[in-house]
Amino acid sequence: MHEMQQANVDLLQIFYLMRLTRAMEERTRTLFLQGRVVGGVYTAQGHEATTVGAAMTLRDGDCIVPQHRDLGMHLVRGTSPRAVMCQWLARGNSPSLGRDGQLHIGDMHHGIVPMISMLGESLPVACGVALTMKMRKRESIVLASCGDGATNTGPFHEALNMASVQKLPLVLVIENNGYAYSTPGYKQFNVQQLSERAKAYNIPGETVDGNDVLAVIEAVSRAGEHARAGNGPAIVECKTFRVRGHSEADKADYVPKELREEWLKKDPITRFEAYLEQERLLTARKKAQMEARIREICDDAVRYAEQSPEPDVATVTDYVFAPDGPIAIVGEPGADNPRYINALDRRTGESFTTISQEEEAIGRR
Ligand SMILES: Cc1ncc(C[n+]2csc(CCOP(=O)(O)OP(=O)(O)O)c2C)c(N)n1
Repeated sequence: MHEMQQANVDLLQIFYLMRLTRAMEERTRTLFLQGRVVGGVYTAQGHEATTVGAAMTLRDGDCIVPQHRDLGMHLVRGTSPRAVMCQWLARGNSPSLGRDGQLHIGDMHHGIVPMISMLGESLPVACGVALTMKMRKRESIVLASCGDGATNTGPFHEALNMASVQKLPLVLVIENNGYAYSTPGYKQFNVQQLSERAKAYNIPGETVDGNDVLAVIEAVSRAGEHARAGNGPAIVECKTFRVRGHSEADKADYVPKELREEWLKKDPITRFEAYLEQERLLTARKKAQMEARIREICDDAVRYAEQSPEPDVATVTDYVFAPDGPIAIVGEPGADNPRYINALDRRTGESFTTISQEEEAIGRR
């Protein structure tokens, strides 16, 4: 028996969320082919063990900073299938009010920070959230993710450096799917494992089979415990494969046929399903019930989105330009020193201008 079973982790719930993630993406691809999706469609078929597994390790109060392929993380944290479908179909009531058709959405009630860009720009923001948690002395952590391509950009390195120096409660999951768009790993970086990047920042890093959901959960939990205990950030590289193109507009013919076939044999859902069947946790009846429920959820989300209004053209500039009116002056009126940093001190109740004992201790290390 796997230790996760002993620990009473709800393995069927994990399987259900992996299946739901894939089913929603498949539904969206069909809608895209029918010309009912406005923008591009970026799927993550093959990543489900990584995205669902990593997010399943979190607790209430933790935050995620997900990327464009992280529907699984969204569903685990509570983004509703209706909201996702409205977003993909760019409806006026979608989380971005019809202004975007991708997973560039967040919801701070569910601890989801919206992504900025596909290439690591969200990672310094993840550091900011983690710094807030540390300053407020919460026992919470931030789970951020990025692709292999993002690990070669400046924001990735700046964020890790800051997280390490400040000992921030940050877990970074690198979803290494072998390609950054059409560029394979060997043309992107000169390390064997992307977890080796951790050495440069003196933090723990490990590489796991990103298509084995239980291995992902174990590794991300380990990294989470490390961060939660105040020991700073950790990296988990999840090796996986993007079965479809970068987006549905990409045929991915740069991927060798043999490589694709090899990875298809390691499909994370099929593998987990075989495990659950072997352990007699998933019966044919249970699976049929689950599939029927998933179909209902997808049908409902599509129906709801299609019945939702298109965005109102008259509102196109809302939230784009600042409303007319006086420009806010930083600091408080009449304050003798209305500098930005003093305003921050007042706002947060913490002092940015003086060094705490804790910070001093870090400095002396
Ligand atoms: C700042 C910026 N530069 C370039 C792009 C175009 N672009 C989008 S995704 C991508 C590759 C991303 O690769 P990776 O980080 O490995 O993530 P994956 O898509 O494989 O999950 C590129 C070059 C972008 N979106 N933003």
